[in-house]
Amino acid sequence: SNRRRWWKESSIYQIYPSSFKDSNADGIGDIPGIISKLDYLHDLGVDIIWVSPVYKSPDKDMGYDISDYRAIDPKYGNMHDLEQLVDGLHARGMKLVMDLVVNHTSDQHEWFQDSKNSRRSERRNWYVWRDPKFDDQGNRMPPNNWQAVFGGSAWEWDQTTEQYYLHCFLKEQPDLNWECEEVRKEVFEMMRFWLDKKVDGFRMDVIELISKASGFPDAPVIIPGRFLQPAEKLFSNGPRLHEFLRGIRAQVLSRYDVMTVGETPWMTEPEDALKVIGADRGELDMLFQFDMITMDFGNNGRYSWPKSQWDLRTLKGIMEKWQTFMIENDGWNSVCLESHDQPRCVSRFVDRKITDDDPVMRARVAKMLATLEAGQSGTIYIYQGQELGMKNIPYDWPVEEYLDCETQNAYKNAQESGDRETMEDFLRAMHLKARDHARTPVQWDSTPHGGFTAGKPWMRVNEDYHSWNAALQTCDGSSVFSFWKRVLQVRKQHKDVLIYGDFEMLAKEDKEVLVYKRMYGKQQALVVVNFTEETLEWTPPPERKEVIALVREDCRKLGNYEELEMEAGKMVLRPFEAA
Ligand code: TEU
Ligand code: CA
Repeated sequence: SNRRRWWKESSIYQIYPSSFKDSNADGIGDIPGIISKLDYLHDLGVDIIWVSPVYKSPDKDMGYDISDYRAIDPKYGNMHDLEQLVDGLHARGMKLVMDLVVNHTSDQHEWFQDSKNSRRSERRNWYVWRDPKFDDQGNRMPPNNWQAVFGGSAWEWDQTTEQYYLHCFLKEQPDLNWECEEVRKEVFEMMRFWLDKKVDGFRMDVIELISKASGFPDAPVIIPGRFLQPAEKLFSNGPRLHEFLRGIRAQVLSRYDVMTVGETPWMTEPEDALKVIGADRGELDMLFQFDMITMDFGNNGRYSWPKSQWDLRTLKGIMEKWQTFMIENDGWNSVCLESHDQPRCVSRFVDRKITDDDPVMRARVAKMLATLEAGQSGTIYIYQGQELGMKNIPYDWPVEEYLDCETQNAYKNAQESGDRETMEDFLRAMHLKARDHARTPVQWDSTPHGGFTAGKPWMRVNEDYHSWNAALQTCDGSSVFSFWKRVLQVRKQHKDVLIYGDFEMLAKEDKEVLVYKRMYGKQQALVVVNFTEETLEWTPPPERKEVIALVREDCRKLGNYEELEMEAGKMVLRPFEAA
């Protein structure tokens, strides 16, 4: 789409507050810590900060279980700190996006406490309560076979009121009942509360889950031989989703100049996504789709091993599908390779042995992925530490260092299976894909614990901080940090073509080289990436005169090697070279 909007031209930096920067030596990152790094972020050249939840929470799922939507959790600071953060960002011409987690609350939220108190409680209907079923032997059974995202049944039995409640994630994260009008009204009011504090938008956690399949039907059997089944397709993208989202727009968002990005992990069809973000729909601005994230998942999520591995053509297909579809249909993409739920991209998108062992290769791969990402159409997202090329947790850390509830639940399941192969698969998946890889503290300098904290960090810091940290990289013109900085500058300088331009994937069948072209009027840009460890040649197809014209000595270029090697319409691409 050519319609210009500030949030299309912005680069967004995600902060996971616990692991960003600790200011008071309690080992937990906090809001004053973020404030102390605003100049660093401004220098990097990002425009918007999205902060994962800082609301009051018992942290069963690290802040994604909120017990008070209007309070800052004391471990992160207080409301005054949050206001200072907003002011500090605005003073630098930057903005703040907050996380909005309204599919579920914490079980400690007073709404749920009240709801579960009695069947006659005023807020009973604010959550999803159902009677049990009984099997042939008369055993009590949950209302359906839905498996929660973090394992086990999605229904929890409440002894006091003798009904089950729904929780698509942990049992400590009961799902709100969006069918109930009071719930919607409360959420709208809470959103206004934050927007009136001059917050510039929301990242909406699993927002496609607010409407579920009517009647809560059983999920089809995908994994034979057991009762519980993956049910994401049934608890997401339900019949009232668009109505609810339009309500948010009409009642809240339309009165402010803010941006929204919806997290929709199970929305795999661009046609469905367009119904949420199409420019004429009056719903959200953009969403996170998970095609690239899940291409290495098996049929039962992150911890099941896929039948076949992805190759570069899989990745290209996904990129092309979303890029072209949104440009042609006036939608808008969000482009991202990392988040607090994903491993580090340098360890995931190439064989992690390569980047683990060789710092030169690691920096090169980090820059290659930066180029791949920032050349695309859409709003660019960078996750904390990605700008430094931070990598996955080392192999020799014991499972106990992985603190995430999802990892620990999957580990327990693997143990309970008593099966060696299941345990091996789990460990293999954990080393590659656990959410914990993104959650080790940011490596600021070479002092103890990477300068993250003067105390004992809540999560172990990756030992490679001695040679791999922000202090070293900010004053080194050839670092990953400096490369990201340049990439973001170039994107701004050439925003017509790089942000608003069209997209074309070239060399679609090539398993080693990825090439795409962007164009806007007479302006053109070409991104060429060698995804292998070998030196290769790439020659544009002879009939593509305009592409040949781009592969030319005097074109302006940016790459992860000093000089680009080109001779008469041919590029020599060194290991993991990107230009
Ligand atoms: O994530 C949604 C989500 O489903 C991911 O957690 C991921 O797909 C899952 O790990 C499956 O492997 C959001 C938040 O980003 C995440 O941190 C929360 O845990 C989750 O919602 C619940 O609020
Ligand atoms: Ca702290």
